[in-house]
Amino acid sequence: MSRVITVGAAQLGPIQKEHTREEVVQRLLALLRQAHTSNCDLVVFPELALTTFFPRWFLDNITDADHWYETAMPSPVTQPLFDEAKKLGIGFCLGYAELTDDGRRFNTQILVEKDGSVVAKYRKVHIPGHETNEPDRPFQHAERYYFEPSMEGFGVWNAFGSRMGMMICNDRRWPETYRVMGLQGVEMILCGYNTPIHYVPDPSQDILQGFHNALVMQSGAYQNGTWVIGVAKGGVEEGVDSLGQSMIVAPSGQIVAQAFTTDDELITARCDLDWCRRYTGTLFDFDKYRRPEVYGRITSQRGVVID
Ligand code: CDV
Repeated sequence: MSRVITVGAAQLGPIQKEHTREEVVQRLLALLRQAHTSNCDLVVFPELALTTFFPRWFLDNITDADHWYETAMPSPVTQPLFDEAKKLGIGFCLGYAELTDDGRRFNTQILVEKDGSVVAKYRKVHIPGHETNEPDRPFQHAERYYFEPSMEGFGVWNAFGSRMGMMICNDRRWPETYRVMGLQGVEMILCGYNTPIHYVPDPSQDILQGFHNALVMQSGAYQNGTWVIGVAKGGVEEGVDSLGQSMIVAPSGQIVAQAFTTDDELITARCDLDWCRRYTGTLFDFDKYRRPEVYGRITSQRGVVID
């Protein structure tokens, strides 16, 4: 029996501050319906897909930012997405800011099965940026103020007849992210991102944003024999230009579909899960070739130590 999942990477163009959640959900619904027309089993939306990328502003009183967070999922505003997905028999993955009942704040992504049930929740592990106001910047990237890092790590779930994993934006730059999921037999990793083109700490990287985006997802896919679905919120949002270039990467490391615009755009691919075994059963046969006994530093130390 063939194990093929048709996946839609539903890139979003910018969401401006004045755009309401209702308006955004309409855009998500349009992409969901388009994905259904393209016979997709699963559609993947970006990181923080319901709002503008609010960590670009620093608010001294964090509770003034509460309206950017979701306190329930689904909520009355997002319920139509769940209803439509269930009606069409299509799953989806959605990133949003989560505010828990006990006041904790996470950068979160959920995986929803074709029957509308939430099968997995992932909270971002690698939180980039800064925790205090840096007024000299042209824009803030205060994710470390607005979100706490997850301690739950990288799970892999049985869903869509596959072994599914999730990561969010900056997570995709870290090889450990993929390997922890690779060691759980992951076959497809879903990743939303918001990547400003201008990297304030080192602008020499600006021109390389697209290259680095592809570099990390292609190598992560290849080295772990997994599909990787990377989905951007791109374009000029509140004056900040962000990378598009959403892509679907095969276990070979090849890009099989890529977005051409920085707007709302659906790209699709038929993803054969058995392609994973060609890599995990040969060159990257972990059980046969890995040497964990000499990798101790990977988990025992954080930064560089010179003996
Ligand atoms: N949303 C992100 O995690 N963005 C980071 C930027 C700040 C470098 C990224 O890794 O793309």
